[in-house]
Amino acid sequence: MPSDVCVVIPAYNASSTIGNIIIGALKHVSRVIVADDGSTDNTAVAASGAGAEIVIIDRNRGKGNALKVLFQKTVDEGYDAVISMDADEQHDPEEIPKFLAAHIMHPDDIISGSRMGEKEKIPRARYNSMCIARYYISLAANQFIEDTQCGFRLYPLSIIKKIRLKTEKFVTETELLMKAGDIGADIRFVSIKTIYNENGTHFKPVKDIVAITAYVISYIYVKWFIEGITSNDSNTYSAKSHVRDLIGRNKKMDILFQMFTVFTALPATVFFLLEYQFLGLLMPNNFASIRERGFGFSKITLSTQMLPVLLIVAGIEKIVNVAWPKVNILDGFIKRFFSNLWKDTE
Ligand SMILES: Nc1nc2c(ncn2[C@@H]2O[C@H](COP(=O)(O)OP(=O)(O)O)[C@@H](O)[C@H]2O)c(=O)[nH]1
Ligand SMILES: [Mg+2]
Repeated sequence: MPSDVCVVIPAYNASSTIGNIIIGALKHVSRVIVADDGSTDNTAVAASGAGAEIVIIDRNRGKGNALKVLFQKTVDEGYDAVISMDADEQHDPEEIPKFLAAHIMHPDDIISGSRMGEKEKIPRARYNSMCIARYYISLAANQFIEDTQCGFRLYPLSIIKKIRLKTEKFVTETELLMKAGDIGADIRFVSIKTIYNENGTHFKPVKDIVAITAYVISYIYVKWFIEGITSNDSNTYSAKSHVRDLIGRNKKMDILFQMFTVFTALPATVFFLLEYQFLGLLMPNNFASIRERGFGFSKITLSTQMLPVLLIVAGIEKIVNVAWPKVNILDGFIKRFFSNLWKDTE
């Protein structure tokens, strides 16, 4: 049993499920730490009864904050890596050894669970939004990430120390992947079971998806701004002085910036395409992260221009489905414009 890796669980009102996860995890690691995020049920009692150590957060501040607290604690205690798990039994602790084995082979890489081996078990709307999200998150992270929204991950703390996490709630895990990839870290996968159970969700489909989307767009905006005017600069993130983090220092300015990037994303992508084509003649290897992969900028520009069309297609499908529930035009559209640019996997 490794003593330098522990399991961390951000938990909110998970008293009925947390115990089993902890008991299962303690078979594979010697320590489990739970952040009880202002739960109003008996989460802390259930967790400590099952053998976990508890960090109490006085009021509910969201998953991102709880993860930051857990990272800080494990960094301070000198751990080498942490495995994060959800509190609602969507992750099977029996799969922890896969992460540990991958960590031994690749100690400097993030190891993420991927549910794509059983993608038919993922609710369709969730799967479609995951496909679009990963198209852009992969671009920001300089590599194809199979499952960008899985909370079952192993993080080497050496990577966590190099990153400043600025976002909250469900955005933080996406921010982490983008920044880790953008400093040059590799993100690998281990296949895990896809579990959708009756335990409900705290994820708010509209609010949380909007928050993730706006942050991803604003992050890529800054990344491409930097890459457009520099040569050979595919790793643009630095915790010391990163433009996106500087903007994030002021909450109001951050929201305004995110709104600005969302509303100007379409013309901005055309601007970046021109910069790629023409400034690239004077500035060799600008947009290095895109040139390195060899898929060109036109494809990305076209996909991005398709985003409003996607909303229209989704709307049409919803209306048509009232009379013909089997009609499905959205999946093909997403496959056509937002599939894996890296092409080695589907
Ligand atoms: N600390 C904390 N953790 C949360 C909160 N909401 C969700 N989580 C954690 O994040 C996991 C995933 O959230 P969940 O609501 O199940 O979203 P879904 O699985 O994506 O539908 C949960 O199992 C919890 O472990 C919260 O408000 N605070
Ligand atoms: Mg869940």
